[in-house]
Amino acid sequence: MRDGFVWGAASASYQIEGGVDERGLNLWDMYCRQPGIIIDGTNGDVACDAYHRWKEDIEIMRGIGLKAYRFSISWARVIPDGTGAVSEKGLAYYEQLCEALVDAGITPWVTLFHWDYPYELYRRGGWLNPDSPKWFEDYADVVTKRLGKYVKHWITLNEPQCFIGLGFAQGEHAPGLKLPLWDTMLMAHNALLSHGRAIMKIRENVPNSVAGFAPTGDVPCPKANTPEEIEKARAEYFAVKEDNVFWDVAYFSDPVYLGKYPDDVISNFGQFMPKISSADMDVIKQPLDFCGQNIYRGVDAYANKPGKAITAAKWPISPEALYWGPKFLYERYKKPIVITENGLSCADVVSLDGKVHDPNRIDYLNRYLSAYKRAGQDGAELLGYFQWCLTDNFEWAKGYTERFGIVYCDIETGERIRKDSSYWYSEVIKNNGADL
Ligand code: GCO
Repeated sequence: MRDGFVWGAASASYQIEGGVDERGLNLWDMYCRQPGIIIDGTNGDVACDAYHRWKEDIEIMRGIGLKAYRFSISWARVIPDGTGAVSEKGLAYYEQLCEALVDAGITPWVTLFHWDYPYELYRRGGWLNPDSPKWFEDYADVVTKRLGKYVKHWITLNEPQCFIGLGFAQGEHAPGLKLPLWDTMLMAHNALLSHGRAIMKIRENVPNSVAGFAPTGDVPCPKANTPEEIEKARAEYFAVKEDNVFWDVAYFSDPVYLGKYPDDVISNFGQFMPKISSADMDVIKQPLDFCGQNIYRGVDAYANKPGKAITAAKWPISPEALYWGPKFLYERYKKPIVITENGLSCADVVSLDGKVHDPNRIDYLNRYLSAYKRAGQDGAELLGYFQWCLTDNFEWAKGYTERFGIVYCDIETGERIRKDSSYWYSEVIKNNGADL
C-alpha cells in the first residue's frame, strides 16, 4: 500500500467496555433487559471488561504492531443523561486511554456515536426531537475539547443505516421499533444534522483534525467485467432500495458529500421527507477528509449458488466487494477511502495447544485485502483499513455467539488470546501489504 497507509483494528464502546455501573444508561442496556430479545440472553454490562483491561489491550495492540485503533465513546459515560452534567470520571477514562495509545505509538481514531444512545435522551424523543442535533453537538464539544490534544482523527456516526434503519424501521436492533417513514426519515435527517454540527465542533476544537463518518451497505458487484455490467452494479450501489430506503449508500452519503438527498429518494419517498432547508444541507455537507465505509459483503453475493462460501454468521464471503466498493465510492465522492470496518465471524475455539487457530479468517483477510489493494492500483486513493474487530465482543442481537476478533476473548474470564490471524496481520502491517 502507499506510504503512511493506516493499518488498524476497531471496536465499539457498548460491545467491549462493560463498566455499566460507572456510566449513564443507554438504549442497548434497556433493550437487552427484555427477555428473548438477545439470542443468548446476554448484554454489555461486563462484555470484554475493556473499561478495566484497557492497558492489557494496548499491550496486545502494540504486540500486533497496529498503527491505529478505532474505538467509540460511550455518550452516557461522558454525559450520563446525554445532556447537562458531565462525568469527570467518564472523560478521565477516555483521556487516559487516548494518552496511553499515543504513548504506545498507536493513533486513536475516535467514533463519537456507535449506537449506545443515552436512554434519558431516548425518553425525550431521541433523534425525533428537534433538539437532538444540538444535544449531539454539545456532546461533541465536550469530548473534542478534552481529547483533542491526543485525538486528531474523528468519526461522527457509525452506520446510520443500522441505528436508524435496524433500530427504528426494521425493529431488529435497539429499541426494536417499526416506526413509519415520516418518523424514521425525520430521525435520519436529524442524525445527518448532528453529524454536520459535530464536524463543525471538531474543526473548531481540534487543530489539523481529520474527520469523517462510517456508513455501511452491501456492494453490488458486476456479474461480468464488461462496461455494461460494471455500470449496472455502480448504479445499483447508489440507487434507492424500495424495500429499505436506508440501506442505500447514497441516502446518507450524498447529503454528506454532495449536499443533497438522491433524486430517486425524493421521487420515491419525498412525501415522507421532513421539511428541509438549504441551510440544513449546508450544515450536513461539511467538508470531510476521507470517505469512511464499513464493507463486509457483496449484495446477496452468490445468493442462489449452492454451497457458497459463507462466514460463521452466514454472510457471503465476497472479496470483490472490497474492490468494487472502494472504486465506486472514490469515483462518486472523490475522497481518500478508509475501510472503517471489515472482517468476519468464525467459530473460533481455544485448541488443545492453548492457541486459537483461525485459518478461515486469514484466508478471508488475504482475499479481501488483496482486492482492496487492487482497487488502489486501479486508481482509488486508499488511506486506511480497520479490521473488525480487535477482540471478540458483544455482537448486538447475536450476543456473544459470534466471534469477529483477531484476539480471542473468554467472556467468562476476560482472558485474551491472540488468534493466528493477529500474527498474520502483524506481518501484513510490517510489510505494508507488499505480499498481498
Ligand atoms: C456493524 C457494527 C459492528 C458490528 C460488526 C459485525 O457494522 O454492524 O459497526 O458493531 O459488530 O459489523 O456485525
